[in-house]
Amino acid sequence: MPTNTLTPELLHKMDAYWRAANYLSVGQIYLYDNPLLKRPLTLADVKHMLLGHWGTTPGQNFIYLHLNRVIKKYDVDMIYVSGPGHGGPAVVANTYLEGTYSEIYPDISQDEAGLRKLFIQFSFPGGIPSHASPECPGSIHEGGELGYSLSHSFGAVFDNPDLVVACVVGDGEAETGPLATAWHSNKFLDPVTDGAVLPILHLNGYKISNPTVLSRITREELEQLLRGYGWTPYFVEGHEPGPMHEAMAATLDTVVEQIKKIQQDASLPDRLICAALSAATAPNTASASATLFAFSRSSAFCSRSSPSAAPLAAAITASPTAFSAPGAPFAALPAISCWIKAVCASTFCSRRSVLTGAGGAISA
Ligand SMILES: Cc1ncc(C[n+]2csc(CCOP(=O)(O)OP(=O)(O)O)c2C)c(N)n1
Ligand SMILES: [Mg+2]
Repeated sequence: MPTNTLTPELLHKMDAYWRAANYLSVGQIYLYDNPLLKRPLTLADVKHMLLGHWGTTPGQNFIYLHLNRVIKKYDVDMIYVSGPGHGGPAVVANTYLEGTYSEIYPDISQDEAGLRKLFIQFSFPGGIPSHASPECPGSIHEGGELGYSLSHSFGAVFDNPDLVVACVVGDGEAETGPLATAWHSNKFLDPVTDGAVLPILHLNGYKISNPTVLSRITREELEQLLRGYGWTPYFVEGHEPGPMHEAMAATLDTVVEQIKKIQQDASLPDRLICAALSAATAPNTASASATLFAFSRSSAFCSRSSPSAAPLAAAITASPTAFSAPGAPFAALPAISCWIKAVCASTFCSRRSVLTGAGGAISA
């Protein structure tokens, strides 16, 4: 569906940036010399032994480019994790275009000599690997063994509430046991104390030369599969760069706004209610603080299970210190205390049967 998220000027600039990243990627894979193609290409300009493949690269450059746009638009703290096989050229190309690569490796300068070195070093003896690797600025993920991108992404956002990790998952990578299991990591995420993970399934149809399962099942089956894991899937599909830029930009706006909304819904008054609930059920101060800690992780769900708690939230927000004195407020509020215990019990249940509560809260 056509949208107007991008002005024609921005679309033109983004497409040019994407093509520049693609050129830098294809140069890394194939070129030994003649990096700017100033003279006609000869066999001697091409690497004798190639490792890596082009297929994953334009898609990853496309995603990286569009994530940069939403980072700027929404001022998001975001990192990119590259899961698919041999995706190294994409992350190296983009960090080189941004200038970070040359900052860290001054000999890979932003001129023709530096470009030649950039191209030669890729997947070359003494150079850098063909997968996303620790040498690449900003990388937290070693991509050589497929399957761990999503787990690493969740590890990065736990107890890191301001971070969003955009995790590109290969459709081949998605067939590994570790990745297939990692979709469930959303059950362990708390929108108050943790950041967010935005998985982007790179459905390019193949794992090197073989078709992938997720690209061969019907769209409806894929959608239901992901919904079953607790995610809300969006599809961006097509071949033409112009409409694809528009579709991706509009979809990423929707997704980033949705993540922000989920995190905002898990708001401070809700947390205070949960803190109070924990204190109410704790027999003494020491165990109260222990319980408080446990409950801070379930606060988002707690707020959803206690819609009638607004007056209590207001009272706590108005006078939070009154509620920190051991036992005091609850002696004065026996009725509320009973009600609180009931909610706490259901919160404990929901944490144990994590398949329903927390997942729904995170991905609704
Ligand atoms: C555990 C594991 N098995 C096999 C490989 C070999 N391998 C490297 S890339 C690749 C295909 C990856 O396909 P996909 O994730 O779809 O990435 P893309 O299509 O974007 O290249 C395979 C099987 C590997 N690196 N790790
Ligand atoms: Mg693939």
